[in-house]
Amino acid sequence: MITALAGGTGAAKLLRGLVALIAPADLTVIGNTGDDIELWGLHVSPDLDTVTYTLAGLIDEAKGWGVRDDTFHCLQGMAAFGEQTWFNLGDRDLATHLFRTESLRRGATLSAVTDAIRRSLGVRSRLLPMSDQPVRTKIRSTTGWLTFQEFFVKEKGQVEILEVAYEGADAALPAPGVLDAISHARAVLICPSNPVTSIGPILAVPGVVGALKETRAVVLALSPIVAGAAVSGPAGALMAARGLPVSPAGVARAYSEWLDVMVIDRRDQGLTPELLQFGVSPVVADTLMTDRQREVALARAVLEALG
Ligand code: FO1
Repeated sequence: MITALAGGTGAAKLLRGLVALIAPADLTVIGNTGDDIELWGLHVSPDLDTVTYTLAGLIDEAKGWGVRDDTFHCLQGMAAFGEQTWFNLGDRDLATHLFRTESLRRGATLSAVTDAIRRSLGVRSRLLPMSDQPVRTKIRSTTGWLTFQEFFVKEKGQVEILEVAYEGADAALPAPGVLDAISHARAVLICPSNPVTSIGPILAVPGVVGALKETRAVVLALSPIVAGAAVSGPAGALMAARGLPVSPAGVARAYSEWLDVMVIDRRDQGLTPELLQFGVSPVVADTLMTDRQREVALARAVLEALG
């Protein structure tokens, strides 16, 4: 069993490459829910949906989120009523949020709903939310606290980051199966996701870091930072706000208590001595997944690094 801690787009691409090489049922994904948003009464779980849609072959490749070829008639209708529509919910995507919200209302856990959704969409890998309790990433800027989506989508990440918090983490429990998936894995992958707002919330759930420290599995991370910048999204600014160097070494430092191996891009191979000082074994590969072949090639490099 391989267990992967995953955020959104970058993680989903690596996982798509991985399930081309291993039996999909041998993969368990622990997904970030810190990005979740409540919109018009609907519970939206962007990172869980991006992983599910990608593994189901439904993802909108150009955007990296939402359903391919979706329409936005409902959103246009909401705009006509004067509603804010900076967070674009597509018509097909809405079915996922309606089903999730109604299931939760009927008393189902987020884990149960997430499992029902991935099975309905034909995804054979297991997808576990990090917690069934709400944990929400909040960003404090000069104008006050923002939800992650207000920061990332509404403000386009263009605001000063004074603080990052994982609201609710202390009261959250790992979702059923999360700790076992880490403890009993042959390998644990930390996907190339934002260390602060995608992997960070998962690590903030009590018990997860302990399980990563205790597991006999090899723990391997892929750096989301290449040549000093995030491949996509606001990871660089968020790492800097956390006082972490915006480099694979900064990522290694954030994970150093439990990380064994880190895959870095060829452009960063000069950093291998720094990784070694954190007790992390560096593996150099082409980590930019610009097409499907490169996703599989990177996944193959990961499997080879795992032995
Ligand atoms: N990202 C955007 O930049 N603009 C959007 O309007 C947007 C809508 C959206 C709807 C559903 C969904 O699952 C994801 C969506 N995202 C959008 C992406 C989302 O902000 C990110 O995928 C994660 O929160 C960060 O990984």
